Amino acid sequence: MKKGVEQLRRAEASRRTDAVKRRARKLGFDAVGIATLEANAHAAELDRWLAAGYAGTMTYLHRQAEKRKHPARIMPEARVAVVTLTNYFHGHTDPGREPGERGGRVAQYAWSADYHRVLSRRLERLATAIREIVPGAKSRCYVDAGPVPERELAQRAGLGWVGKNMMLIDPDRGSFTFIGVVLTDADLVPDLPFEADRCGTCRACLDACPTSAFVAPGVLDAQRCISYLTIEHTGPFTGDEERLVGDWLFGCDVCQDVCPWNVKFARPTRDGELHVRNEVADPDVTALLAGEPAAFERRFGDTPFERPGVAGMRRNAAAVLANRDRPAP
Ligand code: B12
Ligand code: SF4
Ligand code: SF4
Repeated sequence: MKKGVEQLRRAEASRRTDAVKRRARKLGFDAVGIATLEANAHAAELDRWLAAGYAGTMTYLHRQAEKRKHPARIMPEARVAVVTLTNYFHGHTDPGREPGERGGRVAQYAWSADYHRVLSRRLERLATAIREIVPGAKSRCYVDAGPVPERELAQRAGLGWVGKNMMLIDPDRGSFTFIGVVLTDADLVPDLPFEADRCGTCRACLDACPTSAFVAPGVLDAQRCISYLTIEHTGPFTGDEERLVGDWLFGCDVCQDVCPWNVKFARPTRDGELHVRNEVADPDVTALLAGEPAAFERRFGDTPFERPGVAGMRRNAAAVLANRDRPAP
């Protein structure tokens, strides 16, 4: 009798899981999987990474470590994470391309409206869909915020592996994807983790990084990473830091551009909410340097440039201009 009840529960959970995944795709997510919330299998890597000081001034990563190591503690009633990928790739850039007359380079993930806003709205719609499919279900949505180990959960949800460049790589799409997570107490069936490591003997990302930021495969010293320096680092640059950013005004794509999984499988997104906005994809660096806070807010207030803000973007613009005038080493 008990076995029959359990079989019915599983069949119902499986039906609901399929329905949630269908709704996620309809809402515009490119891939979706379900992850368990057991303790992080790579907690020791996170501890070592933090202890080595690789987080730089991102002190929030130290504060959030316990929850990252035990994702079940983030929302104690949650049973699973619904993990989504959204492709933001806009096309291969010519690796030899000089940055435009107007300025420095901007990482592709920032070429449109701020993804935190776009995906937060979409994830909230997914949470509503979960409530319709599983009446009374409680959920919480996360994208690049909060103590959620997003790459770990994506790997566990079967969506891809963590490459030597630390990116979550989807074998069908590459790594130019955003990860979004809904923690929920709904009874859904977890996927099998993506166990394979498809990097093999390749090390293109490690060799191409312009600042040698990888201290070992899969271990990034964020303090040397251009993405960290131009987005997360607070305060002025030292002379060395200024030189490290080169011609990157915001973020960096090099360790993804060279990855064969992106070269072969990344396809331009057709996401209507992620269309390219020229003022962020190819901004006027000189104007940024001179910009007033009110004008900056009007122009970039709903874009990823808001994270470093007017002071951070002025610092970045000054570095790009200084590096442009520097004689080649
Ligand atoms: C802090 C942070 C950064 C920092 C530090 C980056 C880093 N490599 O740790 C900086 C500012 C440098 C950064 C840069 C970028 N970031 Co960032 N970042 C984050 C954030 C907020 C936390 C990551 C973190 O905890 N890092 C500490 C390390 C130790 O943890 P981890 O990266 O999660 O790694 C874990 C797993 O990899 C696992 N692990 C380790 N070894 C192995 C081996 C195997 C086999 C497996 C399965 C797992 C595994 O253990 C680690 C610890 O749990 C996440 C969002 C989030 N909440 O997770 C976004 C996030 C990782 N960033 C993202 C992006 C897009 C970027 C950039 C591409 C932006 C850009 N173009 O400039 C670059 C890429 C740089 C790079 N090569 O990593 C995306 C990545 C999407 C994806 N497909 O992987 C995320 C998930 C945000 C999002 N929601 O989409 N980022
Ligand atoms: S984002 Fe750029 S600087 Fe950072 S690790 Fe990748 S290639 Fe190096
Ligand atoms: S460039 Fe090569 S080593 Fe680096 S993540 Fe891609 S496949 Fe892995």
